[in-house]
Order: sequence, then structure tokens, then C-alpha cells
Amino acid sequence: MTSNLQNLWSEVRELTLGTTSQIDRLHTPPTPLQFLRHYLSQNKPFILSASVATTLQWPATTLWSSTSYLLHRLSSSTVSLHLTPTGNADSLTLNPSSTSLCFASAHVQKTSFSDAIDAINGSCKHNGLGGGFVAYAQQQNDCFREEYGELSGDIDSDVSWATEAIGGLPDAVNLWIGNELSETSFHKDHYENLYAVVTGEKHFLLLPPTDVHRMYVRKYPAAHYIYSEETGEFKLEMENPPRNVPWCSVNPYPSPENKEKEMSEFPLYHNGPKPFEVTVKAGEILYLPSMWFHHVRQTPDSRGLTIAVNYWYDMQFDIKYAYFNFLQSLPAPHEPTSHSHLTNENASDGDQKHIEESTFL
Ligand SMILES: O=C(O)CCC(=O)C(=O)O
Repeated sequence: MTSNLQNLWSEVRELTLGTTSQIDRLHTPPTPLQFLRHYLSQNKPFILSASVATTLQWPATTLWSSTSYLLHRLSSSTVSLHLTPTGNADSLTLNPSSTSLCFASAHVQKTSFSDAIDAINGSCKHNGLGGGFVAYAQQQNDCFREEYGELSGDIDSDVSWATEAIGGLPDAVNLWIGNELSETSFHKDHYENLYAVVTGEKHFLLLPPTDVHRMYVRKYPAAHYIYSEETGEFKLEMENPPRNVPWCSVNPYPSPENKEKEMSEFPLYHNGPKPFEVTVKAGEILYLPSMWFHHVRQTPDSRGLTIAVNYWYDMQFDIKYAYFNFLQSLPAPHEPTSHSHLTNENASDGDQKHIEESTFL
């Protein structure tokens, strides 16, 4: 079984992605037909470089470098701010009442935009001795159109060549404002994602859907952080009634003291083909195809912020989707049976909005 899977991983790389370790880099936007033929239908990522010819000729690329512009435009806006002790939202952490792991979501606070910026700028990891949090302004529920409407004239409302190829407008447009302390753990989404960086840089690790067994997707009990402004402390509360979330177990950047343990627990990831490493710079767009696993880190601009917008388009639930579900339902060679039957996913391993336990069990 392992060798069949290994053949699949290398075949997909050769047939779809070629032999390079880099994803395609385009210097002019594709036509809708090129996007459809060479990328969308092949479930193949690419990056659209920043150049005079790209579509990112948005007012945002200059205006959003000024925090005072943003504060002025958003002076009466309320935005969603995600608070976590160490910058890892929607990720695995130790369940406080046992020695096992749980899936922890951030404390989400509705706040004025100026308080959100103060919180992001004042972020420092909680050190366990009291105080400290990491703030990330984001919400994967169309937050750009819902909460940042005052900025709507600064960017395109859709990515025209994607809209034409896909045959519909984006389902959601999300804004992400954070700094180097925030990290998004490996997951996949059931959307075609056009991810545009406006300031700073985003660093993606990408793996094709066929590498699903290398992610060790397992079910973890759901929990969420509750932050007290009074004490500056976080409490991790298990959800009640209990709910299980299937999530990728692999941490691609383990601490030196955990590295050996991680490598022996997740050998298919650590000993298999390397993920594609992609840095998306200000003014660039990444096409992140549906169901690709991704892990995201960021480097801020000179004032300490990374700002990005992504457009989520509905994916086609077609034969590729059916094959993928079938593949994921196959017991992996290394897994006990109870972990391996994560079949028929209609939802995302990572998008809280769509995670419903009943879909997975
Ligand atoms: O930018 C991030 O931190 C995460 C982005 C992401 O996961 C997505 O666009 O699906």
C-alpha cells in the first residue's frame, strides 16, 4: 500500500506539476480560457508575479501602506479579531484536562478597527507566566464585504479571469491583517482560492490533495479559547456538547526538542516529497486550487503588518472530488482503523464555518 501511495504522489507531481520543485510563475494575467485549461481544470497552482502588467493595480497597493488611511476609512467599523496565546488559531494544542490533543479555535472579539490595530501591534506570545496574546484580524465568512465595506473601492470586487472561467462571482472575500506571530496550520478548503497579498509577504507550504495520507488527518475534540481582558489570561474550553473535528496532525516546523518525535510519528510527511514552498509578495496573487493542503506564515511590512485579501470561489464537485474522497477513505498503512475513515467530506478541514461533525462520521 505504501508503495502504491508513493507512486501516486510522484505520478501526480510528474503529470500535473512537471519535474521542478517550483510552481508556475506567470508574468501576465491568464485569459479566462488559459486559466480554465491550464490551471483550474488541472487543479494546479500558480503565482501571478507583481509587475506592471498584473491585475493588482489596485489603489490598495499604495493606500493600505498607510495605517492612518486605514484608521480614517474604518473609523466607525467593527471588525472580527482572533486572539490566541501563541498565534496558532484553528490548530492542535494540549487538552488541559488530559494529555491528548484537541482542536482549538481562537477567541473571537468584535472590536473597533483602531483597537484591532493596537492589539496586532501590541501582540506578544503568552509566556505562561501571565499576560500576552497574539491578535489576527480575520474571519472566513466574507469579512471583507461584511466588515470592511469602507475599503471596497480600493480593490477589485472579484478576479475577472477567474470569475469568467468559473462562471460565477466569489462566494466570499476575506481580509487578513496580522504579523509574523500568526501562523495558520495545515488544512484544506473546498474553494478555489485566489490569494492576493497587499502588504508584507505570505509563506505557503502546499501539498496536492493526493498527498492526503501524509497529513495524518485525525479527529480531535473541538475547544475554543476564552480570553479575559481583566486577567490577561486564556482559558481553553472544550465544546459542549462534544464535537470532533478532522484535522491535519502534521506540524511542518516542530521545535528542536519535538523534532525527533514528530519525525517518527509522521514519517510519510517528513520522509516524503517536500511540499512546494511559495512566498507571495505584495502585489502578487497565488492561485491555490481547491482541496490542496496549505500551511501559512507571514512576514510583515516595515510598519509591522501583513495585509492580504482572498477570493473564495465555489469549487466544482466533480469526478476529481469523488476520487479524492475515495482516496481519503482508504485506510492509510500506518493508521489505526478508527482514524482512517474520514469519508465523504462536503466540508473543509479547516474552515470552521463548514465543519459539521455529522459530515464526517
Ligand atoms: O493567510 C492565512 O493565514 C491563511 C489563509 C488560508 O488558510 C486560506 O486562504 O484558506
